[in-house]
Amino acid sequence: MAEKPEMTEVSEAQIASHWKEEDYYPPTLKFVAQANMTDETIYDRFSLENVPDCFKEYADLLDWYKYWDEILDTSDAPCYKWFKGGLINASYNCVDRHLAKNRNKTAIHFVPELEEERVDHVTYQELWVRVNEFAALLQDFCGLKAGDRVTLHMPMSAELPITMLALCRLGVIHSQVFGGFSGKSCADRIVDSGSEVLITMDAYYRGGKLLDHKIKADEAVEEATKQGQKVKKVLVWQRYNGKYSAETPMVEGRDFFVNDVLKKYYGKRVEPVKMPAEAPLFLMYTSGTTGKPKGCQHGTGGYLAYVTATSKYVQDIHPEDVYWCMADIGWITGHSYIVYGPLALAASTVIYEGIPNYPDAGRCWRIAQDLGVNIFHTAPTAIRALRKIGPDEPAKYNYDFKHMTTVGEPIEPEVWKWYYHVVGKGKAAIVDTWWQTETGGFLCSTLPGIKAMKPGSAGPGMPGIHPIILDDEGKEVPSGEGKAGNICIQNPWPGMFQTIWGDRDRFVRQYFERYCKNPNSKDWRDWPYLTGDAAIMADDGYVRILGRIDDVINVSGHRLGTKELESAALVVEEIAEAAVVPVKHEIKGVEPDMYVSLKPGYEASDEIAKKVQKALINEIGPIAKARKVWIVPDMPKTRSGKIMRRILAAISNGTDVGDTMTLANPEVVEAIKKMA
Ligand code: 6R9
Repeated sequence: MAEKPEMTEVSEAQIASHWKEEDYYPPTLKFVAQANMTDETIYDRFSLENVPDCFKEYADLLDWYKYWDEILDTSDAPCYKWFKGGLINASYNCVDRHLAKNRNKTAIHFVPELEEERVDHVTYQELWVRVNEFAALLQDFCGLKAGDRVTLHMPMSAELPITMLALCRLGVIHSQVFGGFSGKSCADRIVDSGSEVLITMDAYYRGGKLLDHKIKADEAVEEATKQGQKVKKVLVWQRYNGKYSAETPMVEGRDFFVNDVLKKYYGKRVEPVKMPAEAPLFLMYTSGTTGKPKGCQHGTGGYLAYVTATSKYVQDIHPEDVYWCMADIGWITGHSYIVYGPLALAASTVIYEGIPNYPDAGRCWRIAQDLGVNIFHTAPTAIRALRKIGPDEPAKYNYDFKHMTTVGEPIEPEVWKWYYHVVGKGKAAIVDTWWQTETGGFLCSTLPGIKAMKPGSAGPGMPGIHPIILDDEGKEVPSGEGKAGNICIQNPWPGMFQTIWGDRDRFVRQYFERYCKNPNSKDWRDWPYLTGDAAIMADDGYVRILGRIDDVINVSGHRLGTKELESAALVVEEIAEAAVVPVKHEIKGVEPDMYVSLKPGYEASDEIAKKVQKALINEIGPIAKARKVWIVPDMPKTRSGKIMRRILAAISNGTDVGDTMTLANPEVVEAIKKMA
């Protein structure tokens, strides 16, 4: 990696004296000297008064066919249109524009899980060729055009970003479903988005096992068809080196191996479609308070500007960096910070197929060493696991991280310190980035070349993001008092989602209604965004996130809706009622505990508990598996019949159940406690 010259004017001690609190970790001088953003005035330039105009600076990192007429259209508040009138293409910005300078540079390193398989290094030139050919196929063979939706259910592979970039080249909206989700989950998303084409892959490796993935597409299409959504074509990519498809059953006239059809399109080129900046780029489904996952709709220009700028200033990506984000592309982190942000900056982005500790606890550090990774991005759940199984492994490998990220859930200061000292070898700057599927990019984080790190705290609002903590009455909770409240964002920003696909009412109700100052207002100042997290703001403006206030359980950084989990349990015939609660877990943060009561005439048995587990896996996926299924005589309920999940959570976590006097059936609590 080429390094900029060391800074000479400021000493390490001068930098350190800048931060008074003991728990602050200043970045090293070496890091600051090469950082993309060291200009503190960025916070002034992006002050609340300068919203929305300040975001022009971010949009200027992109190539536009036509500049916008209006930076922010609020006429349909709180559904905003950023960079209205602008024309842009995301595929062009992530691929074509790099050919002049970086044609032969690696865009994607695909690392198969099996170490005996070769790493696939895709250059920008090759990416361009493959994106064009696949776009030609999508256009001609599938008849896709701008505004259509296509569901992807693909594992981690180079073909996944190729597919995304080919679709957005045509203006087609992609909706990638996490590969680990079941066919049934995929079906719900196909139906909601109205996709007529499903793109999948034959197989992939996970934990050393070859998993048949195509089978889920068959389930998905069958279920979607039952729900009235016709899927006309299923495109099946063949996994890297393509030797697994021989046994893949294909439905004649519906299923096609991409590798076969693609031959007709070799050498074909497709001009990127000049898309309106506010046209949707993709949908990303996430869990909410009701059973149905919601399709967060992200726009093209605003989203791309925001993820590009934050990749540059927070991830500190330079074109010469090798950047590895271990998230799955099926989550928002993968979209923003494996695919769109890094590729828009012409970085080399690493895509790893498998699990971090396969075949041993040194795997991550070997990958980092072999590929020369210098920016590393992962989640607390992975850090906890790696610390547990191989606390001394990083020291055995010769890699050199300048920068690391943690994302997805709060990180314990102890775990943070291991990450800093052992993984980062005391040299890498760490950013703890707090944000959401809905927000497109980071909300709170330190700018690593400007602000010191503070273990356990995400940091202040990003430039142009103005967080505020509100109490239940809507009054501001002052910072520095250690009081928690609902963290909201006072202003719109380009990365935020535009709406929930097909459900504007739910969008307004869930995210804006609570603190809206005037429902008829077209002024964004009247529409603070409710994140659904509880947080504390310290004197220095750093934010510590405590967790969700709504009915969402965050398992290993994956959001699972309690209603989704409970609905899955209710698929089991014997179950009358289900209630799910989070239980603390050393590695995953939390795990779900599932409480069920049975319909009259059924006896509790291990078999029923097994059926519930199976239903969770089938309906949602293996990440939804419960720590324990409790078959209880009845649920603790309020007099109005509401299940008191708080009490169940206390029993599961072995904490005090508190006052049970207001319950309609306090005796049931004693009975459940005995089962613990
Ligand atoms: C990016 C992502 C969002 C929820 C969010 C919060 C939790 C994310 C965090 C964090 C503490 C962090 N969360 N990052 N909590 N510190 N750095 O994870 O999106 O899957 O939508 O989850 O995750 O509770 O509200 P998503």
